[in-house]
Amino acid sequence: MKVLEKLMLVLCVFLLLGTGPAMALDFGVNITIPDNNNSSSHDWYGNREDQEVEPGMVHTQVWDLEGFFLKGATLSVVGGYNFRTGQDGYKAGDIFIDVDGGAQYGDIHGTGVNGNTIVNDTFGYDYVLDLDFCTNSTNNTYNYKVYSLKGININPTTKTAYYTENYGSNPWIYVDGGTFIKSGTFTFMSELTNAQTGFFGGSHYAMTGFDLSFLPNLDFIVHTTMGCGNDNLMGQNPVPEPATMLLLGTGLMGLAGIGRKKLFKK
Ligand SMILES: [Ca+2]
Ligand SMILES: [Ca+2]
Ligand SMILES: [Ca+2]
Ligand SMILES: [Ca+2]
Repeated sequence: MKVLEKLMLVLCVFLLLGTGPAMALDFGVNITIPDNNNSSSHDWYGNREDQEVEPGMVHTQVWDLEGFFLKGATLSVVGGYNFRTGQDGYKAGDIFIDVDGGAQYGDIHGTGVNGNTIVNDTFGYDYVLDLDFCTNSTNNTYNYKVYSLKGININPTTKTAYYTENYGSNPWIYVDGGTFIKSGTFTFMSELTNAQTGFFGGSHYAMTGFDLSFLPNLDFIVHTTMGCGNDNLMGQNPVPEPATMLLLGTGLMGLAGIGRKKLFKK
């Protein structure tokens, strides 16, 4: 019994510590997937999303988009990049959603002159959350509008990321031509820590409260970037399970089965 009491005490201390100010924020499941644009030439250009930007780009925390999260139908985005103010004049991008697997991203490079160019939407996304950081800024709450980008007789336009080198980070923002679906509000959070977000870099921001219940179902790919395309952030729900994870899962199930058999023998 004494051993059990000690264990209970340790558990209580852990629970108390867990409710302190450093407690992780509950944005739900991390649905971030690789952006398929990486290089071994620099640590920050690797095949992950935290402490990562696109190959050849400025590699510091202020440019780092870190993760998409989903809790129920509520989407959140976390980054070292300040979504509200932008960075060096490069503003945050809108949030694009693909529901039929047509999203085009990865190691793709454009040609021609750099610029935030208005183009016909050919990037394969079906919906956009058009973020508005200019109005309704009470209590860090801001507006967004949802538009459908697919349909007969519509020809939506988007703006590209500034550097053609970052074509794989497109699109940056919605321009017009989509079909309005609904309005909503989201919350901007600043001064977040590594412990709260689970990411490295020291200083983090988040946008949370995007309601995706307008989607036919919650099977989608999601994307955002910033004005220069310095970092591309991709998410997918449900998160695709790597082959190694499937094997590990099967192995653990096997072990659990053995454990149960031994218990029954007693
Ligand atoms: Ca990358
Ligand atoms: Ca980071
Ligand atoms: Ca990143
Ligand atoms: Ca990236």
